[in-house]
Amino acid sequence: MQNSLQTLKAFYKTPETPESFFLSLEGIEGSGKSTQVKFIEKVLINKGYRVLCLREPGGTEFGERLREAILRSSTPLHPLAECHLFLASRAQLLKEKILPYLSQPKSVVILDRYIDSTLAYQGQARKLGFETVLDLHHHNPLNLLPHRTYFLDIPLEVSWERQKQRGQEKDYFEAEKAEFYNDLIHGYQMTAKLFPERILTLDARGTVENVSQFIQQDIERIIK
Ligand code: T5A
Repeated sequence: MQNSLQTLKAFYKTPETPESFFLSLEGIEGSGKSTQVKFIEKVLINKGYRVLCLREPGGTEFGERLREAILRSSTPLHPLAECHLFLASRAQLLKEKILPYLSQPKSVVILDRYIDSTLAYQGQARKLGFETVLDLHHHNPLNLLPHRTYFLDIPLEVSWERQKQRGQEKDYFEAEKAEFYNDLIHGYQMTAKLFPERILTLDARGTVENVSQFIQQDIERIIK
């Protein structure tokens, strides 16, 4: 299994425009991804970069419609149906927004969730398996990987506490039980092991400022 995963990894590439970067943030619900996207955007704009922030699923008109269809679904979807909907949104986002933007120098795309969400949610928690998910991603343009991914790691209790404080109605995934979330956290830990050169795991239980500080230090190293 480990061998075939390594073979699949060989199909992936990162964008190559000079001084342009593709970043993604990952983690379970309430881990602070959207909060940190705004912070990274400010840091990079101050350093003279063009910055485009996007979310998944969504980011295009078509993708936003898929987002509604998934997150408001009142019937359980087959894991393969779920997976293909996320991939459809991703392929469209790459074509319409990410690839054109990254073809310009000094440009950064910051994405709130990407391939590692599919590995953790559909691959691990929905039990499709990492090989199936990676296999579906090895065709152009889905084989594009970020230069850096920040995995904001929080325990389930912190996620539930932050969701409670926010007080919004639960969506399709937020209504899942503890077992699903524990699988999910395990799935993220597995992705971090599979892509150690790309994924940086951060303890995101601390304050917003603490987490931002770690990310900023890493960004300074990447863009030099
Ligand atoms: N999905 C997605 C899949 O199953 N497969 C896929 O391939 C993809 C792409 C998308 C759903 O789709 C699933 C995963 C998701 O279930 P979403 O709404 O985009 O849903 O994602 P969520 O993770 O649900 O978004 P959240 O808003 O809940 O989480 P964030 O963005 O991680 O958290 P954030 O920044 O909004 O913060 C949440 C709250 O915590 C506070 C914030 O102020 C906010 O109130 N907070 C902190 N509090 C204390 N300390 C900190 N360090 C804090 N950081 C943030």
